[in-house]
Amino acid sequence: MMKKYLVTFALSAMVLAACGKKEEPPAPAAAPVAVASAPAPEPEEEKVVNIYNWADYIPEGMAAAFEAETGIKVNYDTFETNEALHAKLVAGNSGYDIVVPGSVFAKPQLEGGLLQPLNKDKIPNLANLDPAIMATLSKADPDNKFLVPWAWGFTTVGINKTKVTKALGNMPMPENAWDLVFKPEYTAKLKSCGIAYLDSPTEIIPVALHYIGKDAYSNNPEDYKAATEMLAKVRKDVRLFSATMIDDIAGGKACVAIGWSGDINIAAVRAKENGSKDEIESLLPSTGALIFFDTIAITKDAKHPNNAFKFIDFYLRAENAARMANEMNYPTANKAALDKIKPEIAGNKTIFVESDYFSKMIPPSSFTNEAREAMATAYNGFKKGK
Ligand code: SPD
Repeated sequence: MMKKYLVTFALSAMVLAACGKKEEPPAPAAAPVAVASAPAPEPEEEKVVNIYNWADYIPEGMAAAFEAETGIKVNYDTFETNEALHAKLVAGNSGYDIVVPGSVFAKPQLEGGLLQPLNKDKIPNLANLDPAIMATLSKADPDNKFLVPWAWGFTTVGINKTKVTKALGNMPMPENAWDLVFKPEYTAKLKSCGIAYLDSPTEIIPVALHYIGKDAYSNNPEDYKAATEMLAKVRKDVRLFSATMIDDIAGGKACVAIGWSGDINIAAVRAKENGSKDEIESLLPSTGALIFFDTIAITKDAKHPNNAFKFIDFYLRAENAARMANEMNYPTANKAALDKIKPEIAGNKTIFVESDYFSKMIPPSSFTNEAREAMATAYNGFKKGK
């Protein structure tokens, strides 16, 4: 700043001196003016950005539009669970510049030095974000130094209503949709058309904890024991531990699933595109669903951080954030995008939930590393039927 000031000051002095020049006696030699050298240019980055994001989470053509505009090539890979991304970050040298962890994992990742702070001067479109959501996210990322929301949503129960109604026969739908996946009376009937759970300990144990009335983000292994005791009763009825939930629901392998709100809505669209007449729905359980925030972050050892800032800024344009919500069925934290959301998306209560249901939802927290390990052991034991 000071250097810039000195250069400006010197230039103004020269301009002023040139104006109004008269025949005057030569002035005594001026004292030397400090002329600062220009700041060293940043090293030129290779025109590439490597991104690792959840599957089915970016509108078609968005990466290509960024490439066309900037000349920066986007290498885009996908993952299905927070655990998979976390393992890559812990191993180091992932090669990725941008990653998109859920906030539950992003907190220990930024605390553990796996991510780098954002250079906010290079992301002017941060101004488009909703301050209320940023305040919520600051619980995981104090002062919003590391994380930018990609989207948010909730973990819930999804059903193929047509098949579930048939499989339940004369049994009415439960008041609490979690019963469909956790209560033996229901699972015994629904196993015929397929029950699917997300294949991730940190997705299933928290919803199971919530179902049995415990803190969904408990760090106490005793609570995991209680959760897996409940889960053990329905283990034989669970057909799939799925990493491809959208296609499993849309393609008819599962009629009821523990999944993510937006993915269940994508499955509904995909089933229709495939010619199915079945009705697929994302449900709002009476006891609440678990909210998640997926966040854009830059890896500690990113080789192309400036390209990453450019991509983040591009994504944060109102029209791009609106495309994400309109095409991927997840709500955006981009306030400037809200007036660009299609009415059928804005009015869908399983995308932009209404405030009376929102108040029932469980906000995200995080787990200690030890708790995550204990949770993985408990979950794997449950899967194996132990
Ligand atoms: N298809 C995109 C799915 C994104 C899901 N992220 C969920 C994180 C929840 N813990």
